[in-house]
Amino acid sequence: IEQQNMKELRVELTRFMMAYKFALDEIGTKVRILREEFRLIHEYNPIEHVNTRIKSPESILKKMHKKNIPTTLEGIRENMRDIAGIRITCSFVSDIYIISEMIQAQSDIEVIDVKDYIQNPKPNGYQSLHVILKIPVFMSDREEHVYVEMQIRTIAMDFWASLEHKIYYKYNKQVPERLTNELREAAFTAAELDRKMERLNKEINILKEIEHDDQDILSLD
Ligand code: 0O2
Repeated sequence: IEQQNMKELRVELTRFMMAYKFALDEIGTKVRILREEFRLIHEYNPIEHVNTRIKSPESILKKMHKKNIPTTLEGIRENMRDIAGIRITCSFVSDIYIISEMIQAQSDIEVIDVKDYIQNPKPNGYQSLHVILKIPVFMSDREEHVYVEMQIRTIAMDFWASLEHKIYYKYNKQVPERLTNELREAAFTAAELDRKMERLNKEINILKEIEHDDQDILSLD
């Protein structure tokens, strides 16, 4: 009986984790299609890079403990909405909202929650757009609707978040106030850089359009 129980548990766990992998495959395809379409039709690529990850069992257990999540698969399924995560790094802040709107508008996707840490940065300076989605996954005998956390940010925001993560852990979660202040300032500097790059991009696009129009006029002559 013990052996039978273990076998059933293994099948159940495999099914449980599999759904998250498939959900990431689905959202990954959606993002890839947008990226390709932008490149082919609009001759512009708003996405710099894309990363997906499945939360490690250690991280899941840690969070369950921290948030008092019931220790059943059902409890985890309903309460842990970031087991499957996709991070999209965009070129400019405006691209973040374009990509987010396009994904959110897809008819098979359910938008559960949006946290805009760009409009409202976290106290430490962290900026990103977080969207919790529910994505249908069709399997041999059932359909599952799986939570996926989509984080969208610029290269500058990603640079800050990656290094903040490292520094935070290096200091064993006891960062002196002077350093947290500097970290927040660094986040504002990153945001300023984003604004500057976006403005430069717009100005150069206008110049390109003017040049293009001039060429059209010349070719009409
Ligand atoms: P990992 O390793 O990425 O999985 P919760 O997720 O429930 O704890 P909340 O408020 O619902 O908290 O989630 P929130 O604020 O949307 O943030 C979730 C994820 O965003 C985190 O996941 C990080 O990936 C990222 N994040 C949020 N705040 C920060 C920050 O200050 N610095 C950095 N570098 N990343 C941040 P996890 O589970 O913490 O980690």
